[in-house]
Formats: sequence, structure tokens, C-alpha cells
Amino acid sequence: KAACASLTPDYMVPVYACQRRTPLQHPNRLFTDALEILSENAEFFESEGRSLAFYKASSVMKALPIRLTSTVDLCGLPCIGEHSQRVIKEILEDGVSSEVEGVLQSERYQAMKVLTSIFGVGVKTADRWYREGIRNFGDILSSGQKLTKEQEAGVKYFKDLSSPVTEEEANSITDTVRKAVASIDTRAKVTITGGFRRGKQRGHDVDLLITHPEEGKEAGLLAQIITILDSQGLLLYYKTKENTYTAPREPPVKPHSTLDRFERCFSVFKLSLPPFRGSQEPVSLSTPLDKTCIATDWKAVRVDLVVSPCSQYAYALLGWTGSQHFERELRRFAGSEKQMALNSHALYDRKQNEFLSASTEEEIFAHLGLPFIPPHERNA
Ligand code: 8DG
Ligand code: MN
Ligand code: MN
Repeated sequence: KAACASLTPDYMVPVYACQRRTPLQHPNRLFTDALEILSENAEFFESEGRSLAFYKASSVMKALPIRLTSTVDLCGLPCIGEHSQRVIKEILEDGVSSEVEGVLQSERYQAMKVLTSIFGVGVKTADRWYREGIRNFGDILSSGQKLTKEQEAGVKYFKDLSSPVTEEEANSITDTVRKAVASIDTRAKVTITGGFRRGKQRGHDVDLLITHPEEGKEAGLLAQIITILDSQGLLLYYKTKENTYTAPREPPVKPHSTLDRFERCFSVFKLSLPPFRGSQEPVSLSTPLDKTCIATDWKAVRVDLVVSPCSQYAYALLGWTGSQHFERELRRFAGSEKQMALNSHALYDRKQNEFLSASTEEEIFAHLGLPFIPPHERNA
């Protein structure tokens, strides 16, 4: 610490991720990948605090403009606890962290990683299965587990859903949804959010936010969209949730909750693929019949559709753009530093006892007294 005091770092990293610019590419991947494995492993053991501590350390390093070459460079950086520092030090010295290597080799981590990657399977279910001796995908089928409808879809389309969605595929699905929406109401708008809006070239799903310039006209849109897509045979699975957000006349109760109450649809799309695409894998006897014919070549893709009234659109857009850590930090900042409560619907000022309206993301950052961070720099 004494050595730190004499240092004047070239860079400053603010405490909250929402105060920092975090690009997609950064020079410290070696460290952040390691810390995120520890974070993920802690999550698999349901140690939320530990998981968050490792994630926060990783997130700070993602915002560094230069590659870390010595632990001295850690001086003055926030959120990097003793344990994370030890991991970083070991990587600096040996190129790898023995703890991370141990986690990667562990049966528990490997099994939980596969099981939680299945659509509809969270840490709780995966943990129960693990305790019942289930270790991999095949074990689920042979153990005759009772599956939810969602998990059934997750199992059925496991292979497709485990392969990343490309930008091209995301754009194709967005186009399809836009056409369906335009055939209902030409004024309704579809925006791509989530990782793709942050500039990612690959994602685990496609997140689409739908709104209408006239307040109230968005109601009922989703059901019509689904009817159209379903009649085109494009939905392999879907589950809708209705809007449970009654106009905000009560202050948000759980400002840190990441769940919102918009009308939404979690789905699996059947995306047609252009012929002769991708892998040159020859068609063999083991290739499923429905994939041998080029004319019906398709891929299952996870798609989230969310509908927001236009008065809440800016908040919905900010909330659904992520990253999840950026969102969590925005809410924590609002609560702890500004006595405000933020969610994907609204911002409530606890001092003035009023909701602060916004029609753009810029206005929300301004309400919070934060410099605007564009989507590409929200990869915290
Ligand atoms: P990825 O799909 O490329 O892996 O990354 P992502 O796009 O950043 O992650 P995501 O899991 O699709 O979530 C996108 C944003 O959506 C995330 O920052 C938080 C927001 N979101 C909500 N409500 C919900 C919800 O109920 N479930 C999930 N998964 N995300 C939600 O606002
Ligand atoms: Mn996503
Ligand atoms: Mn999503």
C-alpha cells in the first residue's frame, strides 16, 4: 500500500461499472477469463457474494486500456480483492492460475457448465441433477428426468442452441420479425438489444424489443406477432408472459431486481439457412433426416421478444441492452449514490418522491448524473 501511494496511475477506474467505458476487446483477457471462471464456479455453488466479487474484479480489468504487466499496476484499482490479486499474480508469474486449472478439471464444474447451458435449466436444477448423479447430457435422457416444456425444448435443440448465434443470423431473424410486425401495424418498431446492440458478433440468443409510437397501441401486438410467426412454422417453442406492470404509481419495491414485468415471449425460432452453408460435414447415415435435405436446412435459435409501451421504451432499451453486470451496477449506483430506484420500466427519485420520465437513454444517464456510455462501451 505504501508503494501505491507514490504512484500516479496513467488511468483511473471508477468504482461502478456504469461509470466506466468497457469495450468488447481489451488487452487483459488472460486475467478476465480466469476470474470469470472462478466467478462462474462460485455461482455453481450458489455463493452469490463470491461470484460477484470475482466478476467485479474481472470487470475492472476489462476497462483497463493497457495490458497488466505487474501487480504494481493494480495499485489504486477498485474492487480487486485479495483473492483476485493472488490469482492475477500467479498468472503474471506462471502464465496460468493453479486454482483456475483445478476448477476447469473438476467434475462438478464441467457437469454444471453443460447442464446450466441447457435452455430452461438454472443452477438450482443443475445442482439437484448433479446430486442425483447426472453429469452430462446423455445422463439426463437415460435417467428419465421429468422435464418442463422449456427444458424439453432445450434438450431437443441442444446442439443448435449450444452453437453461437452469428450477427448474420440475428439480422435475419430481426428482419423476419420486422416483416411480421409491419403486416400488423407499420408504425410499430422492432429494435435489436442485448449483446448484439453492444457490438458482439456472436450471442447465445437474439433479444428484440418491440414498441409503438402511440401509447397503448403496443398492447395485443405480441399475440398477433406470435400468431403470424407460428402460422409460418417459424416457432419451435414459445412461452409468453403477460405484462404485469400496472402504471407506476408505486415506487419500485425491489430496485436491484433484474426481472421486469413487460409482456414477453421466450422462444426457439426455426431459422432457415442458405444452402451449402458453414461446415463441410458430409451428410451421413447419422445425420438427422430433416437436416439432410438442403431445401429444409434450418437451425434452432433462442429469441426473446419483449414489448414496451413507448413511455417506458428508453428504460426498456437501457435495461435490455446489458451487459447484465452493467445493469446491476446502474441499479446499485442509482440506489446507493442517488437515492433513486431504477428498473427496466422507470426511474424513481426517492428524495423528490417522483418518477423521472425519459424518452432517450441519454436522458436516463443525465437523470443519474452519469456521463453517457454508448452501448458498445457497456460490455462490463
Ligand atoms: P448473449 O445473449 O450474447 O449471451 O448476452 P446478452 O444479450 O448480454 O445476455 P441476455 O441473457 O440475452 O440478456 C440481455 C439483457 O436482457 C440483460 O442485460 C438483462 C436483460 N433482461 C431483462 N429481463 C431479463 C430476463 O428476465 N431474463 C434475461 N435473461 N435477461 C433479462 O431485462
Ligand atoms: Mn442476448
Ligand atoms: Mn436474452
